[in-house]
Amino acid sequence: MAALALGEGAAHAPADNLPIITEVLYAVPKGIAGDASQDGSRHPTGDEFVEIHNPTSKPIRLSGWTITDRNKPDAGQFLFVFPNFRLGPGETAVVFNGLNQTIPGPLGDAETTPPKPNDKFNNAWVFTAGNTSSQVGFANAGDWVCLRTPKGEVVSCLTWGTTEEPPPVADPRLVQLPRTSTSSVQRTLATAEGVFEAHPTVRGLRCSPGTPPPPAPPAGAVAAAPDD
Ligand SMILES: [Ca+2]
Ligand SMILES: [Ca+2]
Repeated sequence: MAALALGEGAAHAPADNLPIITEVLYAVPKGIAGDASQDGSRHPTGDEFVEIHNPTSKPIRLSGWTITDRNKPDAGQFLFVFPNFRLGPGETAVVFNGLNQTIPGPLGDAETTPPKPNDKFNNAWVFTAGNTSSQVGFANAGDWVCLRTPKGEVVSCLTWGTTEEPPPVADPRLVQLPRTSTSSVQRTLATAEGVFEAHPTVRGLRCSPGTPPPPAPPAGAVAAAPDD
């Protein structure tokens, strides 16, 4: 087999059938509004999460896919590796940092797939990264979070603020997130075209782990104004 030309193939993810990150809580709001994990207490690190959605019409096998932050392995890196798991069409998964959290409902981790969707989180598949260090988590002032295939191909990298560690990609896979410390950031639509905005307050909540944004409107449709 011929070697690939430099830069060809290896760094690029498959072109289609990809999941998207739809929400990130990197700066946990103060007070009970920051209790994203619904365990009754707000933790500045443990309540952080990443929400992933399958906008395609086919299941996506996420086994061995990773979520990481800017830090290097063994130097305070946040790392979650999905266990044997398939995300069905239109389904959503949430990965919590998990430090000092007692997350209600069916829960998976890096070893175990959740036994069923979690009705406390809109029937999403909920995982904990099981972090045990207060040093491991997203930096509010600047960081990035990357979703990669088991081969290390970057599918999506979201960055915010300023950080000394450059993101691993600089092409359209790299998305700049808005800065906020009073809510999560969420896409406006559950498609790659959706842009990230500070999460609106909905029924007193400033994040919505497990609830994806609305799907893309039909072609030609005029977006309706939100009514709340
Ligand atoms: Ca909590
Ligand atoms: Ca959400």
